[in-house]
Amino acid sequence: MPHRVFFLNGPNANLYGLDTNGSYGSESFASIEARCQRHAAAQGLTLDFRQSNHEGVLVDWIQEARLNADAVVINAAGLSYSSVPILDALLAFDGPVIEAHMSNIWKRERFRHHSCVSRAATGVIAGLGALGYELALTAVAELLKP
Ligand code: DHK
Repeated sequence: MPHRVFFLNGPNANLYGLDTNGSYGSESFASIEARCQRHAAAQGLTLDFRQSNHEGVLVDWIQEARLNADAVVINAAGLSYSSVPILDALLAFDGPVIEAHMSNIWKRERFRHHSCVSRAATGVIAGLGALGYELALTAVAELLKP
């Protein structure tokens, strides 16, 4: 059976591509998801790609991953810097966790320099836009190889 990956996106990720002056480029969220779906399929992964603006929903999905996913890729977006509940849920997940950010968070404001989520991450990818999301899926496929 193919490995199953939850790719969880936090607040405002649905707006990617709409604010072209921002830090996230011009590619829409739907197009980024399509890219990730293609890339996951090429890696032999089944991808469940989700987005929520709500912390508790993300916590519920991470808990669901304990039963229904082999790995988690997460961009907790603005919640990365504050969410102990997301950290704790990730710490209770057994498989690989990749933290991904579209932008290089260390080149930005100081408040983005410390992510709580990183403590639960197997690895962190930042600054490469949607390419980083594809690389996160490649990493997961490698890490799940027997
Ligand atoms: C996305 C966000 O929405 C911001 O709140 C984070 C992250 C950075 C990203 O680069 O993908 O600070």
